[in-house]
Amino acid sequence: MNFSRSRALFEKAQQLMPGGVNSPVRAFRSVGGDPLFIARGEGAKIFDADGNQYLDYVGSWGPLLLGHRHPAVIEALRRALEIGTSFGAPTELEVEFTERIRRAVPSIELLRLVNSGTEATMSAIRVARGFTGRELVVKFEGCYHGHVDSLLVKAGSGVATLGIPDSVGVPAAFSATTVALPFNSAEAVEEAFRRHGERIAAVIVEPVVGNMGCVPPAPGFLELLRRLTDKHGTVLIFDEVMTGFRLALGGAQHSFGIRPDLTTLGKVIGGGLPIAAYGGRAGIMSRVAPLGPVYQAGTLSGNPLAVSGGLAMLRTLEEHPEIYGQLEQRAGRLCDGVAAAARAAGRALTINRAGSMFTFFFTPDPVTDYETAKRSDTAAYARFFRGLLERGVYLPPSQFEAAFLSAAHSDEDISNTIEAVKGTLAEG
Ligand code: HOZ
Repeated sequence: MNFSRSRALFEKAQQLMPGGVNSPVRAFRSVGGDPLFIARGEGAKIFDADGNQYLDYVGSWGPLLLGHRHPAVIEALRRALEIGTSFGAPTELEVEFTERIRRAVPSIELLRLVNSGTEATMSAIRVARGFTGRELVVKFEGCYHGHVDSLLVKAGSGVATLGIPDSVGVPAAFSATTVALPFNSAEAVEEAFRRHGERIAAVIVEPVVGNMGCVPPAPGFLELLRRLTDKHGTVLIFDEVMTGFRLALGGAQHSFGIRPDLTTLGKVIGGGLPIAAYGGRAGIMSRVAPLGPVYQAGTLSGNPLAVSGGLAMLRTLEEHPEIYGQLEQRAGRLCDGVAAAARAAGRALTINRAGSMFTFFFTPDPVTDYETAKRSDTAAYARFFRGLLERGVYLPPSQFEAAFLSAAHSDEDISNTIEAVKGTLAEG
């Protein structure tokens, strides 16, 4: 494969942006080699600047549930461009969009649109603190809630990929308001509530973690969080930036039957455009300005272009609920095929999957939390990643990021991917 154009662009980009990228995991640091510069996408495929094509299992890190350039999204964006790109004022589009989100996720009674998952989680935490008058926040090791100062403690995603313990630049006083606990540990959560109970403003959790690779909750874990937060008057925040509208129209909270107090959404609700949201119980959300004293604002919030893309996405999902069954079936076939290939090649692989998000962990042991995820052989993952790339399959360039399937991936794409995996594993 020829990567000369990507290489030349990377040379130049490194003079312009830290590490040559605008978000760290893209730099391919943990898998070696230079990052690909992407020229375009179509359906399940992306094409790099050298014209190489790949089956895309990153999907812009989750948003592209319908694949690249879905006709409904593209058409909506065309229409939106005709009316204007930003007003900094309310629009009818926002009303339909927020109404659809609320219908799909009934725990959300009032919501606010923002521009990124980071903004959504940062704002949700602020509201939870404003509502409870408390400061402590419980998060889980290996979960990533954007680059919010106080949530960068033992964070997943790029922080895990690069092995950065806790980000420099975050004042110690901010980190001191965070209690980081092992994901899936009932004992740790019970102990934290025994010790700090009445001081904990919020528990924030990815109900299915995507940012240390895919790690589903142990049976009863989310229920325990709901029970303890109810008992102590703590706000339970589900960070569904990855799982919202991906695991089901109603997100992980629908799949697991738990009603959080607040939810953060992003990724899929924008269909590839920069938009996110936070919302939940009206009693909590009515603390947000201008109704209440918790301040949060944004000129581009509810931007008509982003809302149009998101609306087209949500309408399509509502009109085609069969997409979820199809994703489940194809993701299951892919993961089963890869598991069989690994067994045949005598390779230790643990595959975690929730619906259309999954991770191939290079470890023989179950991966249930950050500690067990970190036991994976990241060098083996890097070889796997590069072998697949050379065979036209694009996985996340990190052991600690989930891979995503889109509705545009066909049965044939799945078969081709399994063949590519067999070839790669045969190489060692
Ligand atoms: N933190 C994102 C995935 N969990 C990666 C974002 C990006 O590099 O674009």
